[in-house]
Amino acid sequence: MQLKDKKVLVVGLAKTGVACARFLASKGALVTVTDMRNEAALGVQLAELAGRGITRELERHDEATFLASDLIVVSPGVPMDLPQLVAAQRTGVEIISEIELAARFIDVPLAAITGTNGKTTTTTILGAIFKHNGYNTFVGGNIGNPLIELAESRQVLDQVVAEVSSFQLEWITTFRPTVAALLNLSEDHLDRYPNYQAYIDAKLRIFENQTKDDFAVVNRDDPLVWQHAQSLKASLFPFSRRMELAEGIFYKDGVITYRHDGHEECFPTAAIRLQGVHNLENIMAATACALLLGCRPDETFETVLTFEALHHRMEFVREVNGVSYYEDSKATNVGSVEKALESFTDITLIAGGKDKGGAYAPLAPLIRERVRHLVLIGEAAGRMEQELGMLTDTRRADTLEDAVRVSAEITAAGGTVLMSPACSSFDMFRDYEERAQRFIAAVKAL
Ligand code: UMA
Ligand code: ADP
Repeated sequence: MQLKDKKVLVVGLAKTGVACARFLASKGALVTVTDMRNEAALGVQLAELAGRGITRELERHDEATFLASDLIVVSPGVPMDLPQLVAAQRTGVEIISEIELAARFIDVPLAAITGTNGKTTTTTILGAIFKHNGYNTFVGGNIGNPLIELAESRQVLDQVVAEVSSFQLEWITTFRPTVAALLNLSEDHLDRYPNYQAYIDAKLRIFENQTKDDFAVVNRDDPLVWQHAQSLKASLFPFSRRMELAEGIFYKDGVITYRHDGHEECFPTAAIRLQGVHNLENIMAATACALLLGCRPDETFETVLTFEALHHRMEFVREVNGVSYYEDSKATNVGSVEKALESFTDITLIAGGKDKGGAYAPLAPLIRERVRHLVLIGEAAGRMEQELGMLTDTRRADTLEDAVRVSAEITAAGGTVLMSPACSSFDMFRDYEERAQRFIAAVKAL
């Protein structure tokens, strides 16, 4: 890709924008960055770009700049329907996402993981497997470090693992993973998409440029995933914890079996440290990607056996007066909360936060069956109370600390207090990590 002397506009100046601008400038492009935030708010980012001859347009998105560009690179946090992007697209300016730009500079196999939940866990397991197999591996994407950093670093690599979000897939054109995994689909990000199908369609684009020489690792047990998988061009490699498969990877009676091209590998699961049936799915998806990309079975399974849960995903905090406290701050949608509720009984559930527009009603059966008390916080509290409040004892709390105090008062010994919000954190916290730390501190203070 020729970038020298091209006028390139980078939209959004957070992690992605900074990494893209740096990379593009290093390739000789004439880079402009634009962000709605002001200079004071962008101090750190601007400092990282200092001295590289990069033009800035802050506190505005100037349509004329968009129209005059040869190429526009869009950050994931910038919506597709931004009027200036729509205008530029209409006049034929090339618009791409950061993962599209990065992929054009990747010349080793690319494994890309998407799905509503389990992306970070699966991506991390797969990265660990590759490293344990001796491959030089880059792990990046939605997990936190933009994929373009790999192009910038000029590392010599054998494998790349990318966690990919629906936002990042919006502006791809040639992005083509050798192996792409779709873990599951449930409602999320309905504050960004006009409807659920638009979110699903964005996710499915991970398979768009694959051919039959590539693999699509798909969840056989998720009806929506399986339905959409039928029209893919890639070779399907399903995973299942419910049914035996002639080609694919499945769980049965304490054993994971991998079957490919008449070859079979079996792994007993009893000694795996990672708990929860959903993690069995993540493990199977990661194992499938690894073996399809040439990893050795023994090293692969050794990694899986010793892999520990990531922070803020159904993490045990402490026990107080016979009550266990679990922190699941990363559960920002209904699908992930379902998995947490399936893992406990006699629950006091702390939920709520920034409303993303999806329905909470799918939680009803599990709330009725397992949640003795529901303590609601944040902007979404009202709507959650309307949809779920009639099913169990329901209260409101003004702060997370209050929610923890109330939960401690009302939960009897033997019960579990679980913070699994079903919402993002941005109404009350900087991010899900801050929400997690505040919960942990409140529990420690009991
Ligand atoms: N902005 C504008 N105009 C707009 C909208 C936003 O200028 O109309 C600006 C904002 O002021 C901000 C920047 O654009 O400065 C937004 O950048 P960003 O949100 O893309 O932030 P990054 O730091 O680049 O982070 C992004 C991903 N963020 C989102 O998808 C919202 C990160 O995923 C990802 O880790 C990172 O790139 C590296 O690839 C975060 C995320 O929340 C963790 N992802 C969602 C999720 O997991 O549910 C999809
Ligand atoms: P993502 O990167 O897709 O947000 P994470 O691995 O960070 O996924 O997990 C986010 C939340 O989803 C956590 O609450 C976790 O317990 C839950 N989770 C993890 N894997 C799955 C899965 N396969 N299905 C449903 N929920 C899951």
